[in-house]
This record gives sequence, C-alpha cells and structure tokens, in this order.
Amino acid sequence: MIEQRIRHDWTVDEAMALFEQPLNDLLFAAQSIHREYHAPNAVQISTLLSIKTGGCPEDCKYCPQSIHYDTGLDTHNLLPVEDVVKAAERAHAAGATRFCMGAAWRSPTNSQTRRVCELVRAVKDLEMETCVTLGMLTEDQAQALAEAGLDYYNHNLDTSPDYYGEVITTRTYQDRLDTLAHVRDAGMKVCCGGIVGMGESRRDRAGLLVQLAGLPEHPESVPINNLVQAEGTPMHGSEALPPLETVRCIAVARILMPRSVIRLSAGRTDLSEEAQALCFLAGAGSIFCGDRLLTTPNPSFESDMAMFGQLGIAPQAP
Ligand code: SAM
Ligand code: DTB
Ligand code: SF4
Repeated sequence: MIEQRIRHDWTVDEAMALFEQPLNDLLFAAQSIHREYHAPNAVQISTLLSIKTGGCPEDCKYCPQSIHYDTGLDTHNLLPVEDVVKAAERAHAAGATRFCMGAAWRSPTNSQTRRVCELVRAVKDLEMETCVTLGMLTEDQAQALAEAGLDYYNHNLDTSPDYYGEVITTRTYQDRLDTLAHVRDAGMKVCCGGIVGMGESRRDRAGLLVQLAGLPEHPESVPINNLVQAEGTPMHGSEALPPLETVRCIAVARILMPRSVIRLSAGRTDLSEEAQALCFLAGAGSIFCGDRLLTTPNPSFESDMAMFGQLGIAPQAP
C-alpha cells in the first residue's frame, strides 16, 4: 500500500541512514517514489517579488534584510498594488504559475495584513496561484489571508531545532510551529522548508527534514534553499556545501514526504546545470524563475528554459 509511505514518525537516525546510502541507491529510491506521486518530467515555476525590502528587526544570520547587519541593501516600504500587478503579469507571461510575495517583517500589523490581502486579490485576478511570506501570523491574520484567497503561506523552519540557536535569537522554533498551525487551521496550503550550507552538520540537515515530515500534515511545498552568501551578514564566508550534499538533501526530503513538491530554491546560481539535473533526478519538482529571488540574483529565465530544453523538462502547465 502506497499510503503506508506517508509517515510522520521518521527519526533522525532513519533520515541519517538514508543520507549515508551510496548515491546511486539514494537516487534510485528517491526517483522511484517521485514517479509514483509526481509527473517525472514536469517542473512547476514560481516567481518571487520582494514587496517590502530590508529594515527587518529579526537577527537571522543569513539574511541581508536584517537591520542588525550592514549589507548596503536598497530598502523600500510596501509596494503599491499597480507595481505588484505589473510584476505578476510579467511572471505569468514568462510561464510562472505561482507568484510569491515576500516582506521583511517580523510579523505584519493588522493594517499591513489588509494591504497584503488587496495584493493577493489583485494577483488572483490574473489566474495565478498566490503565496506570501510575511513572518509570524496570528490566527486572525491567517484567517484574513485565507479569506482573500491566498493559496500558500511560506514560513520556514530554516534548520534543525539543535542548530537553530546558532542562526536566529529573536524568535523561537515554537513561534514558527505556532504560525504554521495558524496557517493550516485557516485552511491554506503550507510552504515550509529551510536553508542548507549555514555551517550545520549533516545530522542537522536530517533533523530539519524530520521536523518537516513530523508536522501534523506534510507541507504541500518544501523549499530547500542553499545559503546565498550576502556580504555583511555573519554567514558570509561560510564554507559552501558540496553540490552532491544538496542533491542528497533533496532526495531524503523526497523520500520522507512523498506527496510534497520539493523546491530547489535559493542558491541555484552556485549550482552547475549538471548538479541541478541531479536535483531533479532526486525529486525536485519546482524552482524559482526570474532574475531575482527577493534581494539576490537568480539564473535568467532564458538560461533556465535552455536547461529545461536540454533535460527534456516541461514547465508544469497551470
Ligand atoms: N521575514 C519573513 C520571515 O522570515 O518569516 C519572510 C521573508 S524571509 C526573507 C523568507 C525566507 O527566506 C527565510 O525564512 C529564509 O529561509 C529564506 N532566506 C532568507 N535569506 C536567505 C539567504 N541568504 N539564503 C537562503 N535563504 C534565505
Ligand atoms: C524560500 O524558502 N526561499 C525564498 C522564499 N521562500 C521567500 C527566499 C529566498 C531568499 C534568498 C535571499 C534573498 O534573495 O534575499
Ligand atoms: Fe527578517 Fe525574514 Fe530576513 Fe529573518 S529572514 S531577517 S525575519 S526578512
């Protein structure tokens, strides 16, 4: 029975044993599961827009948008609806099926939430899926976003509970779990993943994936971000993760959460096309397309389409 594979009780030792298999065995297992649940040669495309940039009070050591670090970022307040709609129209024309809007807030106020609800309604009118990431939400704010028609809320666990204190001190792991519960209770889809390459151990990477798989429901979308090293942040200059470790991480995520769409998220500018091809073989089913993530560069749309052409991958139809 396939459904026996949907487990929420994975242990870190089990995930570590998967990580430590010979790469061929791990990829074979991951790709076999991928084909049972997902189209093998289709990849969903999302596009990001930073709707409020910089000036964030949180101290996430990887983030160029934190006020704690001098990163020379151009900051701006919440964008007007017309600018957001124009960006969404461009993304739609380029083939993106989901438009993701990110704001550098610890948590939005109710009036900021109402303004984001307006943005959600405007983007939904273009027949695109919507996702936003605004920081911590109350139950009522989650409900308001759901009522505006928001499809996905992105809120990452970022790393394992053990490594978390090395990365952020201004909000707790439990704060994150509480926001995820509010999003679920409001009936929205959950986009939740983390970052690798922050100096954590393989056991921490396994610990993050076990936490994600241990949520009451697996997130529909699981972004695996490679740290984008931003100058001025404490994590700038960290040792880069070997690309095959990212591949392993995607494969283990695929095995632990068979129904979820695993996104090969930030950090693709540092991955060769060959490494990305292995990530797709490992079960990645989504990427961000467009020249920019939130504040940092991403491969061009044209180069991504050329890569898809070489691999025989089709952007997933809406
Ligand atoms: N401020 C909100 C929050 O953190 O909840 C939403 C925006 S925040 C930029 C969204 C996510 O982007 C973070 O949780 C983190 O996982 C990811 N992120 C931020 N900076 C990154 C970096 N330099 N490299 C990789 N991922 C990053
Ligand atoms: C996610 O997991 N990755 C995206 C999205 N959710 C919001 C953000 C990546 C940000 C990379 C750094 C930057 O561009 O500022
Ligand atoms: Fe703020 Fe989000 Fe960056 Fe953390 S990741 S500093 S909460 S914008």
